[in-house]
Amino acid sequence: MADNKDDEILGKAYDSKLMKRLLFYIRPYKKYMVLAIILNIIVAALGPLRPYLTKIAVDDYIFHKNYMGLLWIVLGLFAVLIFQSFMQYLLTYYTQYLGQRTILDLRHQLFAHTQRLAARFFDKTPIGRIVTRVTNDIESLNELFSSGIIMVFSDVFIVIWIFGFMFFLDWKLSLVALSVLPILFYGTFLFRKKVRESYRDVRFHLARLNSYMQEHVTGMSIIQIFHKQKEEYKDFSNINADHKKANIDSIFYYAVFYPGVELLSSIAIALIVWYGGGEVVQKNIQLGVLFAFIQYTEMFFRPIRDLSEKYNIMQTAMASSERIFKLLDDDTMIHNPAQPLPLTDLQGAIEFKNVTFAYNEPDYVLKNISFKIEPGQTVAIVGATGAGKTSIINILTRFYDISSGEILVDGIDIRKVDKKELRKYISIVLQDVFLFSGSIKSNISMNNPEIADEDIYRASRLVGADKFIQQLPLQYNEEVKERGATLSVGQKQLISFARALAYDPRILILDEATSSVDTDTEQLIQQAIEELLKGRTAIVIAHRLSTIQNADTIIVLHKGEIKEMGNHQELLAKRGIYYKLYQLQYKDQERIKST
Ligand code: M5T
Ligand code: MG
Repeated sequence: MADNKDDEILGKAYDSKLMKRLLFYIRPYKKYMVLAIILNIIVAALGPLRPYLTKIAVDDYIFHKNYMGLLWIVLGLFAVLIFQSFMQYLLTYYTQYLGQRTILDLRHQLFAHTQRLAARFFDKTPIGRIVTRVTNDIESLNELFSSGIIMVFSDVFIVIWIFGFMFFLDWKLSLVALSVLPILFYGTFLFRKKVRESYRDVRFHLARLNSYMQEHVTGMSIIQIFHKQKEEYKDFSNINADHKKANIDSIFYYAVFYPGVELLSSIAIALIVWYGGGEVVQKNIQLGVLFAFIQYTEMFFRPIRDLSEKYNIMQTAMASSERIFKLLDDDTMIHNPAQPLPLTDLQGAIEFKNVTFAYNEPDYVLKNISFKIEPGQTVAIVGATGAGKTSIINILTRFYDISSGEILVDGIDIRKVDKKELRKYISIVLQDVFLFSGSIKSNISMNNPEIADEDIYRASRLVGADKFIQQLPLQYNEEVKERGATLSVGQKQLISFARALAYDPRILILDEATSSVDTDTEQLIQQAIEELLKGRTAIVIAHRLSTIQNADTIIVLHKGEIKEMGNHQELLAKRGIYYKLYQLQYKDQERIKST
């Protein structure tokens, strides 16, 4: 629940600091903003003009039986209406244009920022929350830009304008019409408060519904295997029912408020007819004035009612912008040095010097790690689950920065070079293969224009992925669906090997998956690995005995510390941890293979 705190922010409807920052995004489109405001004022002014024209029609022409004049005034009314519609069209178009342009920029910035964030950020932030920022929160800003800010102007303007006309025509009648306002204001105030609370509930329950859906669709096969459909269905029904209840609550307020406003407006009109009618009978006012007043009274209820909705838009937008800015201001990044050292033509020597590292200080997962790899050598890291093997990779690629010590490539501290430069030389094959939607080809090249089709084919042939790809209906252009759901684990792994090889890296990092594959694929993968390692510096987190045996150096990691180091023969002779591990884990593999 604490994780939802951010999504619960419901602050002020107007915060000058946030607004200032928001306006910064509108600045490039200032001219559309000005245009929209002008259009707004025109539209706002045209509406109240019509009752006034009606009044003239009644008092000056109908009463005096002036048919020609009446025709003209009706044509005038018609012209005003046409003009108003056209202005309305322009207004709608340009306000939406303004909104869309602004959120386009903001969304760009948000995504770019998210891309720069470090692994630490993603460790503590649920994906759903980031997605919400880029979708829902941005959407509520769109509403602010495209209707909120500008429409508030027009609503206020219309109300003032109508009141102006009314008082100009007859101040006593105006006071009669406005007598219901205190009730309207109070009702609106109550409504706003209630709706706000219920909206928060709706949002909360919607978020719950979404995350439940997402999690359970993803894990559907587990649910089916364990035959948990009934229980899961019950949980879901409860969440669904809560969501329904929250929505119905909020609908209830609307169902009361809108007819209430309607009722008030009818009462106001009745008062006008009653009092104004008397005045007309006593010849204190003209009949046309009464007509105009009835129309004005109908007219001013809408903007006042809408203002409460605008208030909600403003409030939601302020809360959203606060969350968006919080994400934009998040500085959980791996920073590049101000003056990065050049990293040209890397040879691929790697050295760890007394490296200590923690995901969360002071829980050190790597302690005092020192080792050295010459260019072209292969180092295998072995150790129990949770020993810190993957963590070594995470700090070499600068997904995380270390607490103390030094990591050097070709003798240069990796914190002194541009991390983009560093990563250019490193390819990595991770424990879980991640495929993106797109073709097999784009998954291998990662859409890098520097990688030609030929490179893709060659890499695939070398790692032995070519064979199964050729058998796909569209071969390299075959779509990868749902992150590779239609491919086997071994096939996905071969693709990720091809991806690593296509980049022709100086340094290759391999975090082998423990999952076993069939013997054919196993052999394919083995050959692929051998191909990958040729002529590069490699760090291999190995579970396959053959990979380990051929390594130049084996590092035995235990609870974040290096316990043993040497080649296969040396470590066996030592009869230490590696020897035991070998007995337990690898001996069986060997026996199976030799039979
Ligand atoms: C080493 C912790 C993990 C373990 C220790 C990746 C990661 C790990 N850890 C975190 O707290 N946050 C993280 O993001 O660090 O973990 P490892 O380096 O992943 O271990 P391994 O690769 O040797 O294990 P395995 O299972 O892959 O063989 O205490 O909790
Ligand atoms: Mg690991």
